[in-house]
Amino acid sequence: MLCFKYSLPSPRFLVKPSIHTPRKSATMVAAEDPESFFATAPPLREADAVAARIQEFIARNSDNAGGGGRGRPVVCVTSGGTTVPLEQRCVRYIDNFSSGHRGAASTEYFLKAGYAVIFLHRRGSCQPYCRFLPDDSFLKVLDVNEESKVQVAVSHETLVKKSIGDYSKAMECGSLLKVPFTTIFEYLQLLRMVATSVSSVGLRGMFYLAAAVSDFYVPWDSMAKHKIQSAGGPLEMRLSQVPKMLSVLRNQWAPLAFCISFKLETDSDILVQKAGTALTKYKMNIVVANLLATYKDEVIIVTNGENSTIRRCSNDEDLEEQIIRLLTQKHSKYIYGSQMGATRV
Ligand code: 9Z3
Repeated sequence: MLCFKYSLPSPRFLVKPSIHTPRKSATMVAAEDPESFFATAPPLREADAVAARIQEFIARNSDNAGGGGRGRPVVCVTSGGTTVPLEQRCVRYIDNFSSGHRGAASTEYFLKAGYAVIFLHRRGSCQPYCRFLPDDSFLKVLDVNEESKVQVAVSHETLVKKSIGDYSKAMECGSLLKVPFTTIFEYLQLLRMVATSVSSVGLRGMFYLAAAVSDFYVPWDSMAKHKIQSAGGPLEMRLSQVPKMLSVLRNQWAPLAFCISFKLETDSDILVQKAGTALTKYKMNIVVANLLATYKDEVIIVTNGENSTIRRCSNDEDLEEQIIRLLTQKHSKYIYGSQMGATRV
């Protein structure tokens, strides 16, 4: 899903993505090819250091890398929306709807279930164990006492104690690794890095792809270098399609992984059918289908067998608790089934 977000108060240009199928130029075709996407993307900052952290985390937590690990199942949770810059020195960008709440809550339940979690998240989005803190937490949660010392406000003491306790436990166990992204270029390079690291040690890890990933983008080599000027009047832009990386994830980067993708729609008439198409087209193990209007209250679990709906019973409950319970069961079955020579879940 796309929404347009500008850093300027009242943009006077018009970004007009084509709603008909335009005839594709050779450049557009190249932009939709995974290899040229990566070849032209701006390189990740500190790529070697990030790769080393991911590999060390996997080796420490799994037991496939030399036998010294802790034997935890590994899951990569993606969370938050990717941005599409419109300028290389970015002033304006297109954003995707996602607060990161689903990914953050799911991470907590995966950790509780004994998983090691690589939390690939949008910078500034919702973080595990911080979901219940107010947006202006610094002002609401802290107080200055009579001796001019800063302390936690009595009203938030229980909440803060629990959040810090749970977070510290996860960090002490070394079972949570946070990897941030902002743009579609960073996200896809990091996803490839995680996926190839997971498969290089022969792991049947899980990919839980809750991030809202851009469908359209401006290729880096055809992007304006400097801020687009408004003096020329309205602006028309043609966006290229982001290559379908779910296929690449499944077929090349992590063929042994247990892959769960999400399908978000606004029209209930097409949701299940679109999720079913994603399931077969990209060979996902499960697609979690949700509607924008109700995604906090219910999801449909679409599989090769029967579909099932998960609903939350009250506002005090996290829907993610039920989702993760079901997925971890299916993942165990998948690992066991693979050892026995079957792959169906
Ligand atoms: C989802 O559908 C997530 O459930 C939400 C979670 C983004 C709705 P929040 O972060 O929201 O808790 O605020 N994620 C996937 C969205 C998406 O872009 N899916 C693509 C599609 O639908 C496939 S990768 O085509």
